[in-house]
Amino acid sequence: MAHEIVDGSSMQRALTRITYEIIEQNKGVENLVFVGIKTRGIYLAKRLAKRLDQLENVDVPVAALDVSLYRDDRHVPDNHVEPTVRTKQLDVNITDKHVILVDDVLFTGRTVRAALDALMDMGRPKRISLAVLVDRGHRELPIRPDFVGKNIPTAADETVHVAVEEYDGHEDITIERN
Ligand code: 3GP
Ligand code: 5GP
Ligand code: MG
Repeated sequence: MAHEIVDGSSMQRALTRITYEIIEQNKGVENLVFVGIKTRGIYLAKRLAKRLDQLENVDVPVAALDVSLYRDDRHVPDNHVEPTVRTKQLDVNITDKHVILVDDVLFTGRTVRAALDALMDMGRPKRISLAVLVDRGHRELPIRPDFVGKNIPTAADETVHVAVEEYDGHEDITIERN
């Protein structure tokens, strides 16, 4: 049984807070590019870009990266199978830009590692930061997020479900014991 831990309005407040943190930490909004990781990370990246536009009147580009596990038939990442990057091209130039990588859930960090690898192949960013809506812990690599919506401690066998309006038709974060 999945139960709700974060409702839609708290989720939106967390995204608004991250937007302010990005402006503050970047000392402005110059040179930014958002790169959203596959499905929900892309919608979250678009949200951050939209809020930045509302707050600072800037048009920050959003690109999409498809980082897929080699096996799509399982939920829990297989420790022996590294995530692979399907998209080899971004439609945005990232050289000399401050790239903000955006994902819904950060877990082992292997997806982000694969994404970093892909970004390095696509150009030479000035800097790469990481924004995630949920940090659920259980890192297996020395990767940490720069911007976090919610820290949600989980057991390894739990699943965090992130629903976004644009894709799921509703908005909340739920947690489920498998
Ligand atoms: P996302 O594409 O929006 O990130 O990984 C594919 C989808 O499966 C993800 O959606 C994510 O929501 C969901 N998912 C749930 N639990 C896990 C998990 O433990 N590992 C992975 N890779 N995905 C999970
Ligand atoms: P990692 O590579 O850090 O183990 O996992 C991160 C990727 O797997 C993210 O793109 C995320 O979508 C997905 N993922 C891992 N665990 C979960 C989870 O509990 N819930 C959701 N929604 N996605 C997860
Ligand atoms: Mg994701």
